[in-house]
Amino acid sequence: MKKYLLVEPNFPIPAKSKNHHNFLPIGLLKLASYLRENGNKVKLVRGEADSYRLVAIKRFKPTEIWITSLFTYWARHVKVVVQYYKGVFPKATIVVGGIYASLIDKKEVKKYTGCDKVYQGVHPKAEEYEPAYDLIENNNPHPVDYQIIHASRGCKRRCSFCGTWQIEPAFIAKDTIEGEIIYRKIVFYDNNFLMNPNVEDILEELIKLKQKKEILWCESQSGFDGRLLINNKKLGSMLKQAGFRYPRIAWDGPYSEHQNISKQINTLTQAGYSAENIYVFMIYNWDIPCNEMEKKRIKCWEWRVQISDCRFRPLTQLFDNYKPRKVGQTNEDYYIHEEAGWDDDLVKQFRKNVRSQNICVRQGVDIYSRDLELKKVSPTKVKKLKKMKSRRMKINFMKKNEISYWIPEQATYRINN
Ligand code: B12
Ligand code: SF4
Repeated sequence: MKKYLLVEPNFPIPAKSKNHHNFLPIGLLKLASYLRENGNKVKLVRGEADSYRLVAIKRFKPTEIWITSLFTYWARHVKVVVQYYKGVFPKATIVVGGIYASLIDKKEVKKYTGCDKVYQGVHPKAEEYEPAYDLIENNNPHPVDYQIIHASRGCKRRCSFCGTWQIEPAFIAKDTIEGEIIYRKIVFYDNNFLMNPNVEDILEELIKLKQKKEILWCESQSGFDGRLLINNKKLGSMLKQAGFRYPRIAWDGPYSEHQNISKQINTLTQAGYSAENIYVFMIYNWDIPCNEMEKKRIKCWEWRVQISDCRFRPLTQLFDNYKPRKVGQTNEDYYIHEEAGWDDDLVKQFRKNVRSQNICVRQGVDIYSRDLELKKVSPTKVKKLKKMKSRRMKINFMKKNEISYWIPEQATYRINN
């Protein structure tokens, strides 16, 4: 029997998001089950231990320390825990795996973090086990009442900006997931859920469970490959019946693709999704210049769908000190795709435009005002504004009263909205 200390580095995740389904050390939980089932002892820790936990960890005396990693630009946090546990247990073997470890050259990871071994890619044996959810303490803002499932790994497409085909080079698809379901809320971490040749069988299973109220909702974290939704009414309707909420599709290509994107959205709205609950992933700070991104944003406004903006970072980027409110940041702070004309102002302005537009979509209004959002306007003026029917009247009133305003259908590059 060996003893394994499984470590999730202290990633910069706001405390309120810990254990939110976006941030659960799911890889470690699967590894924990695999190791336990094979007669080993495991202990999960998150970050460096405080003095109280350190006593317990020291008593545990691990033979190996397995550390996971996430985004490459969070490598620093991996290094910190490697160094920390190396200091506490100089004789234990320290292994680093996960996303950063898989995207960066092994030698570089070893040199930078100081670990003994690097593990790249998925761990096929661990993949056969249910994540050990019992290792997560439930006294937190997000009790684990949901589960993360992979119905497939890998993706057959090869988008240039995407790391999944390096992390998970083989496309492996399950034909059933029924036996894995233990909670009523299901989050899929598949890279391309719809590409699974057995997707209809899997959806059929979920539909039956939903009808029996054994599941409440499903979500696909990575979004759907919308190309597979075009003119596929059946698939759209199955997703809806299976309880998939907030469907996300991606529009990473040029503006000229808008007709195809519109068809994808139609499949979803015909299936019963309301436009404001549909999200379009859009990569920016990438090859498409800001003026074209603004055209894409405005198209989404016409469709009244929300945008999930994804700021591009190269797959080997090892730092990201982007600060949304700081002016004058440069490539020394975070990656700026200058080749396509992006600069710090444009990156931040585009992000702001998307945020303001999403608020308009969600609230069903056609003017965004930062002053109103920050409650800087007197209740009497707010009341007056609310009574006004036409947008022109509202704008005139806002101008006269020096209330900031922004309208979604206007491309905005340099004005602070
Ligand atoms: C889910 C997901 C998210 C979620 C949550 C991520 C999370 N878990 O915390 C959310 C929605 C928040 C997200 C956001 C983003 N994401 Co994301 N995301 C993913 C996705 C699909 C899965 C990541 C994941 O959590 N996997 C779970 C892992 C750790 O567990 P696992 O894989 O089951 O673990 C196995 C192995 O890795 C191994 N293993 C793991 N650890 C260890 C340790 C040891 C010792 C050993 C032996 C083995 C081992 O064994 C496990 C069992 O098989 C990946 C794509 C992918 N296929 O990996 C992209 C990915 C990580 N995201 C990516 C990106 C770019 C982003 C965004 C920046 C997008 C954007 N521009 O807005 C944002 C960043 C947000 C931020 N805060 O900075 C990139 C990262 C690129 C990079 N440079 O690092 C990826 C790789 C996708 C891509 N397009 O290339 N993302
Ligand atoms: S379709 Fe999605 S998961 Fe597949 S390679 Fe492209 S971006 Fe990555």
